Amino acid sequence: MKKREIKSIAEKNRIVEKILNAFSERDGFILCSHENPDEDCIASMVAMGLLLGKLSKRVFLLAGHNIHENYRYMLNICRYNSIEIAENSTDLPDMEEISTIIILDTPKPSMILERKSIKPYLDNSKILKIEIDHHLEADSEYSGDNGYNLVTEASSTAELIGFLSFKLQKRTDLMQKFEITNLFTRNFVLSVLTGIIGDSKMGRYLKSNRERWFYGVFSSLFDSMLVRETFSGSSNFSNMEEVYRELARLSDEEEACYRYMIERKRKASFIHYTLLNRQDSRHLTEIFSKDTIITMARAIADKLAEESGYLSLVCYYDDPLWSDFVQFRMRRSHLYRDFDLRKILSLFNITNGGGHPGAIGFRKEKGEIKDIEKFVEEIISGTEKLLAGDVPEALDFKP
Ligand SMILES: [Mn+2]
Repeated sequence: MKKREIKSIAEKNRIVEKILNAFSERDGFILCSHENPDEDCIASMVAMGLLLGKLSKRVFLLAGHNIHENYRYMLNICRYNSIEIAENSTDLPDMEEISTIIILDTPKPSMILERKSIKPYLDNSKILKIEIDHHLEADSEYSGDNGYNLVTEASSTAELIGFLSFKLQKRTDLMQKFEITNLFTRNFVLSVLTGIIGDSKMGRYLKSNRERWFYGVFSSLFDSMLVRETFSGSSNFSNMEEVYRELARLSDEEEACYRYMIERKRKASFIHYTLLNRQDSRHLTEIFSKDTIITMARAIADKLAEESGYLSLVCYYDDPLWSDFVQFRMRRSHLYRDFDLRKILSLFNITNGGGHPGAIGFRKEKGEIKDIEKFVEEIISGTEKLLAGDVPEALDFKP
């Protein structure tokens, strides 16, 4: 069917509602875009992946083999955000592990990148197809399932993902369910911005007031982040090279922060963890931005959970400028599904925290914790006792 503009705001809201519910309920997502992907394709996939990552979903980004060198900077964002890069179908998991394909920025189904290799996934009627796109040309055709096509006029597909993120922010039920405190991380904002400026040629071809509004919002969000972090810079990029340079700088920063945290890794029987004490945390906050620290803590929690095969824990002290809390994050390996992490919250009577069966976050006032080593040890040993009852392989495990 030929693509047409969505008839009314009510219809658009219905589509957004259905898409956001699918994000909440489903897991195992493939993101794809059009052949010879451009900035908007890659940026949209990355932004979409980051959004789904906030909901702790497994995401596979289908990038093809011939990714332009510049776009690799953009894909670097995926490294520490649990977005897996697939060159073709051989890098994708089995059909049963995928529930949804999101087709981004692609005028018609015949133009989908690696179309042949993902055809079995596309043809599987159990897999939901969601489309997000801004191409309304005469020969355009829908790729998504009926009711799941967010296809409407916009500067770029990235702009539509920006739009979707504002809608998600208004869904307080989902924001609470997935413990999302900040959707607009630096990586997300920069991805959306990159898609918009890529497709509108550095903002020169922004047509409507709405397009200019989105560009304005995301570039000022990004500017304010830079100002906060006292970096000299501005989203007033004058060419894509500057954008790539910014992406490369970000990726170096992330890598250094990640390395610092992973070097402090420790192992218990079923839990791999990183404890960043007051000094470690102070050192981190002196060098890295808040955004980077939070993102990397999350990346480490994911990494250590998969590495242990069971659970992970990451803890760090907030900068006194942010809060008076010590932050804890626990994650479950995706291979180990029989344990609901929320049990830990009730075991330790933790009220300031929450999450879902596969991931929890909680915080304690710094003053409440006299000895962080001892506190973490109690959490670990208590959790492992709880686990011992649940883990069949742990019969000979004596807590
Ligand atoms: Mn586009």
